[in-house]
Amino acid sequence: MADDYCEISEDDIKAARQIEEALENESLTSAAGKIQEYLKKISDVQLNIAITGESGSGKSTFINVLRGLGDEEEFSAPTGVVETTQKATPYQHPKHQNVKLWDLPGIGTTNFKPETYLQQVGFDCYDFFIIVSSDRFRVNDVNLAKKIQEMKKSFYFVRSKIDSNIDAEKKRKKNFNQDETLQNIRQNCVEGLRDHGQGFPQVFLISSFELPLYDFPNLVETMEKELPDHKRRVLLLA
Ligand SMILES: Nc1nc2c(ncn2[C@@H]2O[C@H](COP(=O)(O)OP(=O)(O)O)[C@@H](O)[C@H]2O)c(=O)[nH]1
Ligand SMILES: [Mg+2]
Repeated sequence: MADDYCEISEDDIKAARQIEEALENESLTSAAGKIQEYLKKISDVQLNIAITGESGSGKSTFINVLRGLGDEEEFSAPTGVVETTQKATPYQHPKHQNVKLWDLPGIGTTNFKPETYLQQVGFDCYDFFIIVSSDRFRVNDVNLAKKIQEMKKSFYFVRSKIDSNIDAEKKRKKNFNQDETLQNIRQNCVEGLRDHGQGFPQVFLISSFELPLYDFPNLVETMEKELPDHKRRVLLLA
């Protein structure tokens, strides 16, 4: 899937030609202007990121921590032990004006059955996806991943609530080894995706309650780094 990002779009080629021509026939200032124009076009693209996954997996909490908000703060996404998200709701990305994080209802509740979920939440309108799962890799996760791949879009896989797994293992095992536990969880996710033909998407293990631990810092860094690629891709598909 990462290979998709290596594609050079027609827009890229056109922009590169214009820059080349400007360098050959015009001034350096003109070429610099063309480069700026192209970068602006990318930064102006609207990117809609859907946070999806099973009900209760921690999607809304995850959006709040990405935005640097607590669950009970004003403008935060409602969270809770029962399904609190009944309608796809957009939240502004904390840094990027043109990026929206969409909090989706959970797949697999009485109101959002797997058979009708994709249509109910308008799944094909989003540009990029984050599938959140708090448990072992499940059939709903596979189906979401498959659908995203069919649409030739990409996703990150977030395995949430790692704090609960670590606590449980600590209580249960005499020879508790944190690295080994994390490795097992990661392997379950990676193999689950690979066995269902989803290649090697990026898997992040996170706890929204213990942000500095595990992969949350890496996830934020990766997202920051890859946002322009995701936007380029939207330009390409437009
Ligand atoms: N232990 C733990 N609980 C979490 C974490 N993230 C969310 N939760 C809890 O899981 C429940 C469901 O969270 P919510 O964000 O509403 O899930 P959603 O239905 O996927 O939007 C809430 O009680 C949260 O407090 C986490 O990282 N660790
Ligand atoms: Mg929710």
